[in-house]
Amino acid sequence: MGSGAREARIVRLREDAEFVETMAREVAAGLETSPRTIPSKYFYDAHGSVLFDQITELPEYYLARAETAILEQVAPVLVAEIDPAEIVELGAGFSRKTRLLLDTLEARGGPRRFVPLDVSREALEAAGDALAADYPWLSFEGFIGDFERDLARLPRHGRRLVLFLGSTIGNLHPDDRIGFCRAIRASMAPDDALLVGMDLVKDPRRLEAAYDDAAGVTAAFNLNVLRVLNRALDGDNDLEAFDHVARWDPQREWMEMNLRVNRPTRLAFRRIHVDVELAAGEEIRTELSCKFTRASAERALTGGGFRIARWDTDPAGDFVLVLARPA
Ligand code: SAH
Ligand code: AVI
Repeated sequence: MGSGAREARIVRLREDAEFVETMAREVAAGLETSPRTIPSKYFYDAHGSVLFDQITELPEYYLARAETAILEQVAPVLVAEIDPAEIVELGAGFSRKTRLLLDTLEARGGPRRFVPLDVSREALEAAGDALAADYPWLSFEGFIGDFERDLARLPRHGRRLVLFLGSTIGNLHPDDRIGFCRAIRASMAPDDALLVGMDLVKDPRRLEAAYDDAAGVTAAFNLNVLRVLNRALDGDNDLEAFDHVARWDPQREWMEMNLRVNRPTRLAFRRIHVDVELAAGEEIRTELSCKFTRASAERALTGGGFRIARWDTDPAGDFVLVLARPA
């Protein structure tokens, strides 16, 4: 073990200009589709990352508590089984739950790397500072990038545990899920492991409450995407013209969040020459949160080239942590 906190190193995989160009392209294309969409990765500026963190504490949002409870149980077994030289975390955010794995790793000694990848520079910086202070033995190398595009750019330093927590896998469209699992598999060696958190299908009333909490934090999180786009794409669209709507789709087994226009509104972003008229009641879809069953989880993982090595749920059966190994 070293002594004293190490500097957290943060590497930018894409220049800011390229990030904004990608955003411009994706937002312009999404606003032309039916339904109109905005990619959910644009929620997470500094404010959006903090709002998400607040969501994880809400009484209605059982997901984070359930996943933490599972990790508390299984972290020691997982770490003993995998003995990773590095932990790579996709969409790491503030890496709070990761601490449960780091605590277990600490007891085993030896040099270890933590490699979080996130679109949010602010979240990575906050995580870097906090982890450097609390885990001075850990070598922290954060990457600002897009897990859908940048997996192959992460340097490898030995046996890897890839974390994809929080049910962020549910934010991918089901059509993209197997391809994404394949891309993760392609970034891994045969003795690496993937630990993925998935929210399970349950009573729609609990799901809808989790995505439309009484305190209105999820509504603020949803609306924040317009603030992000206004700033980056040169718009002055009025957030007051939009309402937060969260809905369960029983056929597709997903929760979706939308922004519904509450009066005839013009949505304009000068930087991308977008200027659309929206009628009252029109919706823009901002997020899918797919919920899983054992069958749909298995389809995604086996289709992506994995086998399920462990399936651990919380006592209520709300959430699962799946340990997947290359098949
Ligand atoms: N893993 C954490 C945070 C989940 S919130 C937890 O379980 O609590 C989702 C995180 O993924 C956010 O930090 C967001 O910035 C990041 N994210 C979303 N889409 C992304 C993408 N395409 N590439 C990289 N990070 C992404
Ligand atoms: C990050 N992701 C898994 C969260 C979810 O539950 O889909 C984001 C979120 N959206 C609304 N509340 C939380």
